[in-house]
Amino acid sequence: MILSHAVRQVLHTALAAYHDQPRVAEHLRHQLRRLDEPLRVAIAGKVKAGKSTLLNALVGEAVAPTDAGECTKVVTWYRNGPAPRIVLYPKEGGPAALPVVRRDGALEIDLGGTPAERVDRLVVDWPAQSLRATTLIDTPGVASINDGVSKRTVRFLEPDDDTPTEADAVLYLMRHLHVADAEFLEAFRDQGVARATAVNTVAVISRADEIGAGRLDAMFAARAIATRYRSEPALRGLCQNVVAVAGLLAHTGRTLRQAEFVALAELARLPRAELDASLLSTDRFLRADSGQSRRELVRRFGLFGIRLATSLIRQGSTTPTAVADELVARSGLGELQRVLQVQFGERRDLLKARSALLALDRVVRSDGDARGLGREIERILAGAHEFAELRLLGALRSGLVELPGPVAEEAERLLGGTGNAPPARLGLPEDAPREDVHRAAFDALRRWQGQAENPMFGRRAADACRVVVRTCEGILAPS
Ligand SMILES: Nc1nc2c(ncn2[C@@H]2O[C@H](COP(=O)(O)OP(=O)(O)OP(=O)(O)O)[C@@H](O)[C@H]2O)c(=O)[nH]1
Ligand SMILES: [Mg+2]
Repeated sequence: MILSHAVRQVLHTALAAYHDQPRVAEHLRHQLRRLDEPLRVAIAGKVKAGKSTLLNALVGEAVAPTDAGECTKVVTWYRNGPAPRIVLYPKEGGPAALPVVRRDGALEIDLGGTPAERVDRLVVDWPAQSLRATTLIDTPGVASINDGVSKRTVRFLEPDDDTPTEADAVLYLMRHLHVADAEFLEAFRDQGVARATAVNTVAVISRADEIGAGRLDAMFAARAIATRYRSEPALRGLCQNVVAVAGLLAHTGRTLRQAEFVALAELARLPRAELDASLLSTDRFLRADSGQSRRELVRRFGLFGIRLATSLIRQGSTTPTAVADELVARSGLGELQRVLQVQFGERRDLLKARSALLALDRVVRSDGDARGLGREIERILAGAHEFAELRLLGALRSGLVELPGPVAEEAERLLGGTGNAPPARLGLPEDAPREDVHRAAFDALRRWQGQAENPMFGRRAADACRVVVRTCEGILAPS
């Protein structure tokens, strides 16, 4: 049976089994509704990692406040909606609508005097194409695992037994690999059957333009670091992929204004050595002319962005659109969007099914499986090949199952590690003809049947090969 049908069915069975417990029943109905909602992706990371800026870049508008203020300490949901609306859900008492105020293109959220600790969440409805398939959730920065705000974020991402996890997937931002990041990722890494992989996490090296002291090749350096992290054993088991992004460049590029282009063009006319010298630090840049306009340029572009944009203008970019497109292209936003599509978008149903099963599993465990649903959950988890693929991907990445290098690489690809569609799994171009896909799948099947019999492999590796065989069979005979 198709996984999402099986999950729906078990939720209905549970609903019948728990009909005499209104709170549990409501919770289960909520899980059913959630299956049809957009995927929920939380953006997490340390304080000032650039979470809200990246969220704005993904949405294409300044909806998330980026400066200090009470609202950056509150979990805030951004959903697609017909008209802008902000609702505050306090920990105690009923929800309250907040005024929608935009200043200078940016949404301003004022909690109206409610302290952040008393707020459970803010929900912002916003009409935006990019929010149709995905609801984005901005979370407060984590300073250390133990302070209050961090606890709120950890609890949100990996809640205790009473409250189910609210996010289907996590984008974890870090400025560079730090022990605290690894600990944090470790802290919310799932345990147990369906959870044995960090299938739902993508790591981002954020504020990537600041790497390499603002030199114009900063983004290359950042991408090289991302590539290195991707194969770092400590990270491989914790996330699906690592991408370098300069959220500020992306956001400013997507929202560039004519007046900003004019100001940059004016800077580009200065003698190059003079401009380069003043762009060595914010202080120097503002010392030359501390007017509001330079300050505003630094806020919107950062020093790297100013250097990049002026150099683009000098090299012949004569329109705001040309500069804007280039800033976005260099920011790494496109690659992040592609990775999100492959890791989250294409796995939407699986991630949703997983969230629902985890929530149901919590309900069932909380009364010691008094209504006998545990076996049914187990059956779905064990029976769905999609979960077997995910478990194996995680096991390969964390080194729990070892296969020789190139063999492991092919296994990861066939299991959907770099894309879910059959051509991507087989290493073929996206638009490969069906016969080619079929032939490649058949070859892979034969090869992996052989691997499964390889006497050099231990039991775990042989089991892993059988999962890959099953994947090849699935490609050959789609359900
Ligand atoms: N140079 C540069 N600065 C950035 C980038 N992203 C964010 N910043 C700056 O970093 C500061 C913090 O950015 P935010 O987006 O508010 O970061 P945050 O992680 O949401 O911060 P908190 O919610 O307070 O934890 C702001 O001054 C941003 O302008 C980036 O890609 N490059
Ligand atoms: Mg923030």
